[in-house]
Amino acid sequence: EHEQIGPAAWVLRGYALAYAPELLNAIQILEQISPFRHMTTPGGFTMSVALTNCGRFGWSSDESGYRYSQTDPLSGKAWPVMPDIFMKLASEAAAVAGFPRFQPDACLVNRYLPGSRLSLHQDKDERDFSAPIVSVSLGMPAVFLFGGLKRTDKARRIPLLHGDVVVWGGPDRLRYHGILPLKDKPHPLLGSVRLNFTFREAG
Ligand code: MD3
Ligand code: FE
Repeated sequence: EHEQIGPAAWVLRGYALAYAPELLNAIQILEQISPFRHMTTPGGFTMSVALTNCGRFGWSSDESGYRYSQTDPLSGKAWPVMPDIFMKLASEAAAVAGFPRFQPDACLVNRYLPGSRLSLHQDKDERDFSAPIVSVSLGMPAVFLFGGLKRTDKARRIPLLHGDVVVWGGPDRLRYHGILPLKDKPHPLLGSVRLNFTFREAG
């Protein structure tokens, strides 16, 4: 089931379901190298979402700004390699949505607990906005806010469930978006956790 939510934005319901066990297995290994951590924003707030990365580039934040870097600021070492299965899932999903040459070099993994939220923002730390972003949701359901190109544009509320994949490109790439505070609706595989993977061409 492929639901179009913008000129170049698609929800692929359940597209990642079959990949979930392998994704979860990979996360267990990944988090031993680069653990989930709560980053500080330039405004001085601590994010309620914990995050880690894999791939050549990883996203991070501190008092001085947001950036992609080739090393994990916690370890000083390279981010863990992106598993082949991540690359396969992301590039297949992008192709289904009309982006046949997507080659992500960054995978940001967000971990939500009950009450975690992500306030309305744009993703504009990547070098080239012509590449899409692919997002994969696992675990507890979330309500995704899908806004416009201005912060004040009215946002649609779209539920994102375990296994859902969303692809955003073209004119939808710079839309404001966010996640409402998570309710505690434990998932059979993950318990009271939501994981979101976002694949990008960052570098
Ligand atoms: C729409 N993550 O990591 S994924 C993020 O569920 C982020 O953790 C959310 O926003 C999450 O930056 C939402 C869906 C998403 C990702 C990137 C987008 C939607 C987007 C970029 C442009 C427009
Ligand atoms: Fe975002």
